[in-house]
Amino acid sequence: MSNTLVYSFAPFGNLQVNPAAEIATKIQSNQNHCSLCILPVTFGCQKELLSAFLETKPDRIIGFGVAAGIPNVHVECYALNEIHARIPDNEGNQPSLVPILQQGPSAYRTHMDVEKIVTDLHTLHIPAALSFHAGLYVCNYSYYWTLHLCHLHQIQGLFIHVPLSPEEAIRQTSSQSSFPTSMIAEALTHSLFS
Ligand code: PCA
Repeated sequence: MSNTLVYSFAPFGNLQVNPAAEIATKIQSNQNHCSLCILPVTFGCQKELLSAFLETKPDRIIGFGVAAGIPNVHVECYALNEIHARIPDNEGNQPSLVPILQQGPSAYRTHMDVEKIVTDLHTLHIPAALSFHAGLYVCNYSYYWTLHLCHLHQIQGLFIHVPLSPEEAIRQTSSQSSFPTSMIAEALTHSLFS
């Protein structure tokens, strides 16, 4: 039986609740062999990720973050070895044009079947697409560390970006796409765990 570590993030920017954390929490609560870790939105969150990895010894790590403005679920194929922060992280740091890991490869690619996950989500009536750029902020940073760990330990890793929830979208100053977290969580539970 595979053992999955699911992680997501605290709220950041003008979010009251991070919808990705709501989704990760729902997914984890439906599974027996699955642990949950909520990371701080900081360029340093790999410390908490590494602790959770050492504690739970997973054979899969799946991260979830929100990307305000996207209309569909993005199944991320690549993590880039670069930080270029659009806004400061939750500790006020805003690095620009710096590598994540000095001697690391420019990018890591997931080995999970991303196309099948997108197809499964479509079958369950959830708008979803492959994405080839997870941004240059904390999610990409965490994904790079995830895939680095996966590379070192021969396990699987993936990152998924989700749209805003309707509750958070309504609080934004400009109009933004949104999708209910409960529907995304239910569909992702099926596509990732069955
Ligand atoms: N989204 C941000 C960081 C945390 C989150 O949920 C991102 O896309 O980088």
